[in-house]
This record gives sequence, structure tokens and C-alpha cells, in this order.
Amino acid sequence: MRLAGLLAGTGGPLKRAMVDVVPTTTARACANIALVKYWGKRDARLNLPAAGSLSLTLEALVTTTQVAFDAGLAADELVLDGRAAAPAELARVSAFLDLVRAAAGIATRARVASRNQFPTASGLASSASGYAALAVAATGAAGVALSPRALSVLARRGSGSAARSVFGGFVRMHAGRDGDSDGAFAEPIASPLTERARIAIAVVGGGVAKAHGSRDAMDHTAATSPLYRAWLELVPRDLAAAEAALAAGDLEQLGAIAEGNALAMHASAIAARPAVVYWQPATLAALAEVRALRAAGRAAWATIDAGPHVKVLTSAADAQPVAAALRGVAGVTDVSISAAGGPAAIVTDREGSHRAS
Ligand code: 2P0
Repeated sequence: MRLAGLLAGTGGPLKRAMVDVVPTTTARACANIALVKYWGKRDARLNLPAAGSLSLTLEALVTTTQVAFDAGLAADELVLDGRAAAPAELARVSAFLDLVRAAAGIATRARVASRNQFPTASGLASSASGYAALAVAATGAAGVALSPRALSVLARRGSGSAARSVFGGFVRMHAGRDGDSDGAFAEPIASPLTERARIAIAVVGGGVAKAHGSRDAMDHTAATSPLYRAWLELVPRDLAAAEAALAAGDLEQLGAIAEGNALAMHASAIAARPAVVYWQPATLAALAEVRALRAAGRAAWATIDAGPHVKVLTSAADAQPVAAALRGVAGVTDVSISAAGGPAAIVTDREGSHRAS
């Protein structure tokens, strides 16, 4: 760090030597599963959501991201899972880093390397953990100290769901108001269910690559679906009921809201013109298995994101039998179980100190 500072601005061999000593900050963040979904924006530039949302951070799905601001770079660099990122991914990360540079008062470009430690093809390789880890690592590397709330606001600018991954356990995202970037942040919700809840992730395989990116699909739903207004009216009711369920430790009520909310989100997307349909036959088969599990007395409620995979809210006690039943569904290729994960955190700071594992 000191050496890099001393060498900054020098050229030739000294500058090349500096590459090895540029301080690097490493952060980690977990993905999350929304139980009350985010589907639609009020403001694309600020990436303000049209409504609030509520999620559970998942310990099994971790992204680790390294950031180094390096005066020797002419442009930002991005490596994802060991490969140079596509131009569109780099442009999005670069625009995000511009926010961090503005906060730090620097113009230095950065080298970013990010790796997902996810179960095989979990279908949850979302931007949530990626932009939460990037927000923590980039602000750490730039020496910008932000409160958790401000970090959540920053992460939201990268991806709406990332605002929630700043926090561990159950998390509530606030919609904020028009033009008010700082009003749309997430915060953790303490609940007796945090220890008990599990998510079984059933990967539906054999399908084509995701047909609709969620960013475009939510805009298209908002613009064309006759059910979108009903969706927006539903979300505040589901949020209030989900928060009451969390406060009461009522997994059954939380599960019923989560399943209904996911189906309503998909109903609004299916009604868009042309339709946005993420489901495959095995998605419906898994939904039927979840209903059968409930009828047999198991804790099991389904939720589905912008893809064919089915994630099942269950309890620690029922997680194994629920996962076993999902493994028996034709077309389900992989099932893993996750407990609640912790908040996004620095792993190694720019002084080289180890902070978390
Ligand atoms: C969610 N999803 O609440 C919902 C449910 C997908 C279905 O948040 O445009 O990648 O980056 O703010 O966060 C996916 O949308 O969207 C998402 P952007 P994001 O988890």
C-alpha cells in the first residue's frame, strides 16, 4: 500500500513493479431468494424498484470478489470465474465503479476478479451476490467508508436484488419514492425463523438457456401486462403479511405468502404481450410435488425466480425429506439445501489484514 502510493505516477520498470503491490480488497456476499419478489422499476437510471421486496440470504451461494484500483490501468478489467468478462458485463461493472470513484474522488481504473462458489448450476447465479460483494470490495479498496444502509443503496445501483444481499438472514427492501435514491435500501429483519428456515434448490435441467433476462422481462411486463397493476397492489399486502409472519415465527404463513407471491409475479409475466414464460414441464411437476409434500404434512412452499428452477422454503427438520422428494421429480437434475447466510463482508482489506472467512 505504502509502496504503491510512493510509486504511483512513476513510469517504466517502477510502474510495472507496482502492479504486484497494488493493494487489493477482497469481499464476499451470499445470494438471496426473494419471498416477496421485486418485479419492475420506477426509475431505470437510479435503478429504483417499483415496490418493496423481502428475501432470505443463502449461505450456500457465495460470491467472492477482489478489487484493486491501479494507477497503471487505462481501463477497468473484469474477470468472472476465471474468464475475461463480455463487453456488456464489463460496461455495467465499469458504470458501477464510476459511482465508487465519484464517492472516493478518484479517477483510477480498477482490476476486478469475481468468483461464484455455487452448487452446480444452481440457477441462482444472480447478480445479487455479485454486486453486493463488488460494492463492499470496491468501496473498501477505494477507502470509502459507508454505513450498511449506504452500501445497500450503492449495491442497488448495480442490481436491485443486490441491495438485499448486503445483509444476512431475512431482509426487507424498501421501495423508496420517486427520485429519492437514498430511500430505496434494504435492512435485516430479526426473526425466530432465521435459524429454522431452509431453502431446497431444485434445478430444472434440460432446458434452453434463459430466454428472457430479468431486467428486460420486468420492464416488458410493466409495459404490457394487464395484470401488472394488480401485482403492484398485491406486493405491499404480501410484505406486511410476510413481516407479521416473521415476527410471529410462523413458517406456514410465510410459506403461503411466498408461494402465492411467486405465482402472482409469474402470472403477471405470463400475461405480458408477448408472454414471458419461464416455466418448463419439470417446473410444474416440482410445484405439484411441493403441494403433495404439504398434503403429507411437510413444511414446503415453492418460489420461482426468472428461470425454470424451483426453490422450496422448508424447515431444518423437513429439509432432507423435501430434498429427497424433489430429487425424484422427472426433469429435476440437482437439489441442494441452504440455510440462512450472513451479511456481505470484507475478507481481506487493503492493508492485507484478514477480517472474515
Ligand atoms: C427478486 N428477481 O426479487 C426478483 C424475482 C428475479 C425474480 O431481482 O435489473 O437482477 O439488476 O435490478 O435484481 C432479478 O432482478 O434486476 C430479481 P436489476 P435483478 O429476486
